[in-house]
Parts: sequence; C-alpha cells; structure tokens
Amino acid sequence: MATKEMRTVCNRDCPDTCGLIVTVEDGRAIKLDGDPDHPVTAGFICHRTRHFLDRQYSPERLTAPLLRKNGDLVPVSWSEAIDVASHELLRIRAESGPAAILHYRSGGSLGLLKSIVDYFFELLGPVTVKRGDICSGAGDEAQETDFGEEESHDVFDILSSKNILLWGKNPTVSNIHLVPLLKDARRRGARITLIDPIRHKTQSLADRTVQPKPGGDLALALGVSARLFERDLVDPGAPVYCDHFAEHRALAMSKSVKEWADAADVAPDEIEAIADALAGRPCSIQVGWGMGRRMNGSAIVRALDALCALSGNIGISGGGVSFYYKRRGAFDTSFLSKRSARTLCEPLLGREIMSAANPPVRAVWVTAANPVDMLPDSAAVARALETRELVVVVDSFLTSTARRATLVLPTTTLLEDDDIMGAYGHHWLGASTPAVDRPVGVLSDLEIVQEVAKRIDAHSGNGAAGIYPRLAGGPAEWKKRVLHRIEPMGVTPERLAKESVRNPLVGEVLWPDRRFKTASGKMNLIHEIPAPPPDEPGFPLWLFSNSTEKAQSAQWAGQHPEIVSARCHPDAAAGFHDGDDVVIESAIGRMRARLRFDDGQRTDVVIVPKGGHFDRDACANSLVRARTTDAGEGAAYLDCRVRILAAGA
Ligand SMILES: Nc1nc2c(c(=O)[nH]1)N[C@H]1C(S)=C(S)[C@@H](COP(=O)(O)OP(=O)(O)OC[C@H]3O[C@@H](n4cnc5c(=O)[nH]c(N)nc54)[C@H](O)[C@@H]3O)O[C@H]1N2
Ligand SMILES: Nc1nc2c(c(=O)[nH]1)N[C@H]1C(S)=C(S)[C@@H](COP(=O)(O)OP(=O)(O)OC[C@H]3O[C@@H](n4cnc5c(=O)[nH]c(N)nc54)[C@H](O)[C@@H]3O)O[C@H]1N2
Ligand code: SF4
Ligand SMILES: [Mo]
Repeated sequence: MATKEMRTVCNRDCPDTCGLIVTVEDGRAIKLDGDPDHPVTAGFICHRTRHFLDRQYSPERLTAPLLRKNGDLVPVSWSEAIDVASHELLRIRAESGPAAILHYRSGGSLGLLKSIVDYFFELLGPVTVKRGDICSGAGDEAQETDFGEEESHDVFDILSSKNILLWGKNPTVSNIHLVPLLKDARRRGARITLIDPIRHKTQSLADRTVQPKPGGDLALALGVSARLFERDLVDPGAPVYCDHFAEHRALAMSKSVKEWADAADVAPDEIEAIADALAGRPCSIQVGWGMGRRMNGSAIVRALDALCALSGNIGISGGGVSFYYKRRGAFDTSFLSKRSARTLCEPLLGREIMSAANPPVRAVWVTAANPVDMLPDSAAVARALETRELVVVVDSFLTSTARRATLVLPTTTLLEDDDIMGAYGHHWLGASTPAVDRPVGVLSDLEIVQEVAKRIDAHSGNGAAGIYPRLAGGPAEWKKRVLHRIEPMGVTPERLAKESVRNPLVGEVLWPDRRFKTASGKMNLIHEIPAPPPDEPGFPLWLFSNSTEKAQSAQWAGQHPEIVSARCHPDAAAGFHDGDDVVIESAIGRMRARLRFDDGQRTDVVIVPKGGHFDRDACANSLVRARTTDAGEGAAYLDCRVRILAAGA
C-alpha cells in the first residue's frame, strides 16, 4: 500500500485559508489535517473540512455533464456539452448582444485563477455581471469611506492588545484560527468583550458579553462615543487626523448615554464598560460580519471605525479596527479590464434578472455559487433561473441552483484544485496543488472556459485573434503570471507549492503615521445615520441565519439534516415545546425547522443555519427579503422578521 502526504491549501470561502496535509493511500485521500508549519493553521482544521472526504467520495458527486432534454437533466458527453454551451452563447450574443448573458460567480472557491472565468466573459462580451457584495459589501464600503482603503492589522498583532472587542463575530464557528490567538492574548492579560445579540460558544472566551438588540449596535457605538467625549477620553490628536470631528461629536451628544443604551437595549453600564475597554489602550476592535448584514450595516461599521479613532487606537500595535484582509492585494490581475455590459445588484439578483430589459437576460452562467440557496428571496432567484433560455451551472453537486440549470458542468473539488490564494483573515498567501486525481469526466473551471473558447473561436473563424489564445496556459503558467509582482521578493510558485508565505507588501500595523488614503488624507468620521429599518407588526422575532460548524454556506459536511434546528428562548415560542417541529414564517416565505430551546438567548430572536436547502423547505433565504444595506450594496439578510407557527399551519 502506497501512503503519502500531500500539501495543499483550502480554497473555501473562509477567513482562515489553511494549509492542509492530505494523507493519500493508493491514490485515495483518507485523512485531512492542518499543516503544522503554517503559522496560522497551526496543525488543526475545522469540522467541515476534516469531514470533506464525505463530499469528495460522495455517490452524489457529479462526474459527467448533464443536459436538459425533454424536461430532465441527462448525462451527455463533454463534446456535446461544450458544443451546446458555445453554440447557445454565440446565438444569444448574436441575437441580443452580450448584455443578454449574465456571469455570476461567488465564493465556492477563493482561488484567484477563478477570475480567468471572468476574463473569458470579458472577452466574449463584456457581458452582464453582478455589482455589490452580499458577503462584506456594507463593511467594505464603510472602511473604504473612512480610511480610503480596507486592510487589517497582522493577525498576530492581537497578542499586543490589552483589550479586544469581538464585535458581531463568532470565531469559534467561522474563524476558528483566531481562537488560539484570543486564548493566548488572554493568558497575556488581555480582556475580551463580546458584542453579539446571540449567545454562542465564543462567550467562553469572553470576560464580558453584551447582547444588544439586533442592529442596536449603531446606538450602542454612538453611546460609547458620547461617553468617551463626556469622560474626556478622546485622543487629543483626533481633531487633527479626523474629518468631521465636530459633526461626529454633535451626533454622539444628540442623545444622552441612557437614551442610546435604551435604543440599543443594553444597560448604561455596558456602554461604560466598552468605553473603559477602548480607553485601556491598546484595544483591538475585531469587526465581524453580523452587523453588516443589516439595513444600517455600513453605518454600524463606520461607527466602530470612529470609536477606534476617537479612543486613539488607530496606528498603534494591539489596536486597530480590523475587518477584512485584502486577499487579492499581492496579485497581479491586470489582465482583467473590469468592464461589463451592465451590472445587476447582487442582493436583488432574482428580481433584477427577471426585470432586466433591452436586452433581457437570456442566459446565466453560474461559477462556484449556489444563488438559489444563498441569495435573498430564494423563490425569486429560483424563478429567475427557471425562466431563462440557457442556465449553465459549473459545480460538483446537484445543488438547488444546478437543479434549475439547462446544462450542468462537473468540476473539481478543493482536493483537486490547482490555484493560488490570499486570505481574508490573515496575510499568508498559498497555492493549492492537486492532492488526488480527479474523477474521469471532471474539468476545472479554467479548462471548461478554455474548451468553450476554442469552440467559439472555431465557429467564428477567429483563430489567433480569438478568445482562446488569451486564455491559454495551464495553472502553472497562470500562477506565474499573477505572482509576477511579488516573485522578485521571493514569493515564487515553487515556494508556494511547499509553504504559505506572508504577503511581503503589507506591514503589521495600519496607518502608524495616521495619514489615510482618503482624499483629504484624514480619517472620515461618521456624522449622519440612516433611518432604522421599518417594524413589521405580526412578526415579533428576528431571524438569524448564522454560520454553523457543520456547513460551509449550503455545503454540509455529510448529509443535510432531515430537518434543521431553530434555536430560541422558550418565551420566543410560547405554546411550543423543545423538540417541536414548526414552521417559521416571514412576510414572503416559510421554512420547516425543529425547535431547540436555549434560555441564554434574547426573547426576540430565533437562529437557524445560514445555508439550508430550498428544495427541502429548509432555507432561511426563502424568508429573507431582497433588500440592500445602507451602503455598499450588501444584503440585509438579518433584518428578517418572522413568527413561529405549528407544523402544518
Ligand atoms: N463554519 C463556517 N464558517 C464559515 C462560514 C460558514 O458558512 N460556516 N462562512 C464563511 C463566510 S462566507 C464568511 S463571510 C465568514 C463570516 O461568516 P458569518 O456567517 O457572517 O459569521 P458568523 O459566525 O455567522 O458571525 C456573525 C455573527 O454576527 C452576529 N450578529 C448578527 N447580527 C448582529 C448585530 O446586529 N449586531 C452584532 N453585534 N452582532 C450581530 C451573529 O449573531 C453571529 O454570531 O465566515 C466564514 N466561515
Ligand atoms: N441567510 C443567509 N444567507 C447568506 C448568508 C447569511 O449569513 N445568511 N451569508 C452570505 C455569504 S457571507 C456568502 S459568502 C454567500 C455564499 O454563497 P455561495 O458561495 O453561493 O455558497 P456555497 O453554498 O458555498 O456555494 C458555492 C458552490 O460552489 C461549488 N464549488 C466549490 N468549489 C468550486 C470550484 O472550484 N468551481 C466551481 N465552479 N464550483 C465550486 C460548491 O460545490 C457550492 O455548491 O452566502 C450568503 N448567504
Ligand atoms: S474551511 Fe476554513 S478553517 Fe476549515 S480548513 Fe478551510 S480554511 Fe481552514
Ligand atoms: Mo461570506
């Protein structure tokens, strides 16, 4: 028996971008572990990837293209599949122009070379693409507005913090490699405050937990600003390096601390405690994704940026307001023109596809995404896809999205991937290399668009002037190309195949000179706030659809449960019992779930998994309205109001 250990990098949409050690026996992966030599991975990985072999060797894995014939998806040869795809794309482009084709790509893989699929569609068109960002749009826009760029302190810089605010972040589930650093920081004396309406496992790391009302963070943060002013704890340099200092002060002081506390549904002493933590410099604000999924999400993140600046925690080791690490920053993607024929707003995608005119959207190509399960208003997204002429879905599984395709193209998994990765939770760069051979009949996204390009060039007689010559080259050549800026600094494809390497272009601490990339060179303090989201009488609970250990969005480790659980305080579901099967209903849809009582929760929330399956009536996004955040065109997933009904009601 031949056993070997292969090294690769996890390509999942996760901040941690782990180094993986794959044990392979006779060509079959038998075990997945974390790379002990990767400084952040430190030898361990999450449940969902440790159990990835269930997916890798699942009988449901797709290994042949499927084409819809007489209503059913049936296996066809690659030759037929590529012929249909290229012929249909050409026909629709000729009849309606390239704007009639939508390319939608999401986070199935964070591999940088996936952007070659975007390049293909630029060369074919440019076509219609998405705008906004359902994942981090609100927070990205907030930090761009305030600092002129978005980056984070080195992940290990948290070891210098005396105080850490985990604001809307659940690292024990969704950013697990931060956990050992938080524990270490605590051993060194740091105090951790967790701010989250939901009680979850990360509480075990925290010295204090604040459970504001959902979206109450804006009031909470402004209350803390007010208290910093009242107690004269504001950095004397702040008026110099911040724009809108006086206006921000006026906004914060427009209410009393008690009024802000009431609006956030916290006790005034909790505001005091957060002000103390910020004043106990250095204090790091670790901004999570929760608040950004709200209609006032961008304003909340801006209010946190302001707290960091006012309290003098900007530009110092152990401080900062860290949200997102610029994962593409080191790479050269200048081959992309970023041109498009038209853009559709991602959080509103279902509706936007159906209402687009002149030309209508006739074809949709889906790369590394499951929009039916994961975009707001699943039913609208499903309908939008069901009513297009051509829907091509490239995936390894028959997801709720793929089931609505006219053509499904089977592709590689994270163990077969050959790509390059930056991380959005630290600064280490890595490369994936195939740990096992892929099944016969499976092509990578790169190979698929190369094949389609060749066929299109042949149809249009465009030989050397065609699309394919510009896409040509295997992963090794493309890796070299995107690394060209940092190769002189020693970050070569060969080295990345062996180890992850820290991005040489970024420092440990941001803005040490307190000069920012904004037009004025100053940090921009928030001074206007959006109206709160409308109330919805009859729907007393907020639906949280949060990450769970067992799933990566809608990709479950093992089987999707027969019924998903809905956690809530017993008082949130009066008349029901723990273990009851119920229906959760919003103004636009329903899902089935089994109640799990938890008296640590607020009485106005119910929590279900982030990624259920639409076709099993288990999908939070059936209930979530398609609405954007106040800035950045994020999705307001969590401003979803619901009620609990008896099963069968
Ligand atoms: N296991 C697992 N890990 C994942 C993922 C996954 O699906 N599963 N998804 C990955 C992806 S795509 C991303 S973007 C990241 C982040 O992934 P997310 O799914 O955003 O992370 P969550 O762990 O749900 O953390 C968000 C936290 O914000 C809290 N929150 C919600 N609303 C509010 C609010 O109004 N105020 C405050 N203060 N907090 C609020 C939630 O209760 C929750 O604890 O994680 C990645 N990691
Ligand atoms: N209700 C609710 N909805 C949410 C969120 C929430 O908090 N609440 N969070 C949102 C967030 S943060 C995100 S990032 C999105 C995630 O949304 P998506 O990225 O659409 O979610 P996934 O379910 O991970 O779907 C990715 C698909 O890509 C496939 N895939 C994996 N590798 C490859 C590859 O190499 N090539 C191709 N072509 N396919 C591949 C997988 O099999 C999977 O089916 O969901 C959002 N939706
Ligand atoms: S999903 Fe995240 S934590 Fe899990 S192995 Fe991949 S990068 Fe690491
Ligand atoms: Mo995300």
